Amino acid sequence: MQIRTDWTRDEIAALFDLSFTDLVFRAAEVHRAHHAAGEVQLCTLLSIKTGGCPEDCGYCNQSASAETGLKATKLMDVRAVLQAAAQAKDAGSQRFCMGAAWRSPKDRDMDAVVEMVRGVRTMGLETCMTLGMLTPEQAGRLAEAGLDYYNHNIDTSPENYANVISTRGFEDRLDTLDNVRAAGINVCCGGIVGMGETRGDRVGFVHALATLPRHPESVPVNALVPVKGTVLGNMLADTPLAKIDDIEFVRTVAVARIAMPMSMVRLSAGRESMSDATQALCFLAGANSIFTGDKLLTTGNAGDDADAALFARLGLTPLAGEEPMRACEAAE
Ligand code: SAM
Ligand code: DTB
Ligand code: SF4
Repeated sequence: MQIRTDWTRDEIAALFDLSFTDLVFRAAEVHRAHHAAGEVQLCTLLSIKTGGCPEDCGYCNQSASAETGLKATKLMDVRAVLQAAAQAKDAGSQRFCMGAAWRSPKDRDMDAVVEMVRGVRTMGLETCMTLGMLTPEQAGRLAEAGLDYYNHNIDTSPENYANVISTRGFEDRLDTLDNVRAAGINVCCGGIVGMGETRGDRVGFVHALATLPRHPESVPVNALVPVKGTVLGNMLADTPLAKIDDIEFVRTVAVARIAMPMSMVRLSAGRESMSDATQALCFLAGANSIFTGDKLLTTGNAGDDADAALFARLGLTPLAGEEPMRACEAAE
């Protein structure tokens, strides 16, 4: 099957408009043609620098403008990060994703961050970081340290972006994604469903990802975790009906799978409040990666016991680990 980056919005919208069973059937076909359908990649998150972020992302517990009572911390010690990575590896995780609540890293933080990448990689885990916007030089340093993936989400459609975040623009996101690509680091890029956006925004969101010059190797699809004290958490508390419909969430996963056949589509935040049946539909529709452990960055996650039970119930197995391929090699 041809990998296309020339999808039109109408084509993406037409996929969303298919009957649910036709859409999921097509997505499952695409999934099976490119991936081992019963295997799910396990990734673990760690917040290496929590809270106090100068950005005003309306969904985020870690924004300094949110009133959630979250305690801000300094950048973690390299040793403590490596300890957490060792635990994640013991628990069967394949990728270790380190997140910092920064608009962008300060140059003075780069040495510690580079050491974290080196240390985690030495353990045989894939490394991922999400540190905000990067300059070409910072991306180069992370690449040199052996960083496998950089997570930088576009979060929503270009038109809806300013309704969610005012301190940066959609183009800023694209610039960092370009810098990450140019440095030869694999891209992890997705967004959030359930922020009160329209179907048209979900179309625009998948369209923007699927028409990047190269599809992101990982596409996290988060369901908003509403946190009281954030703009969007407060909004959803006032209008409970605004919560994303499970079927529409599965549709988004399915359309992402069809539009980006080779990518790992990650069922990301929001699983804790999702039924096993909805998660099962997501796996059927092509999701093949999850975050494990009982914590995401600052909010709760399903937890290893619940996930072991879910995998047993559905007959899923963890994806066998492979040496990560660098983006530049994959292009050859
Ligand atoms: N500061 C960095 C940045 O924004 O790029 C990295 C960390 S940020 C927490 C990573 C991503 O987590 C966001 O882009 C967003 O998609 C997701 N996220 C944050 N808060 C969330 C929430 N409450 N529910 C769902 N996803 C969330
Ligand atoms: C992504 O798309 N989801 C992860 C990861 N990338 C960094 C983060 C989810 C955060 C959920 C809210 C929290 O725990 O603070
Ligand atoms: Fe800061 Fe990232 Fe949260 Fe936005 S999503 S407030 S940039 S930590």
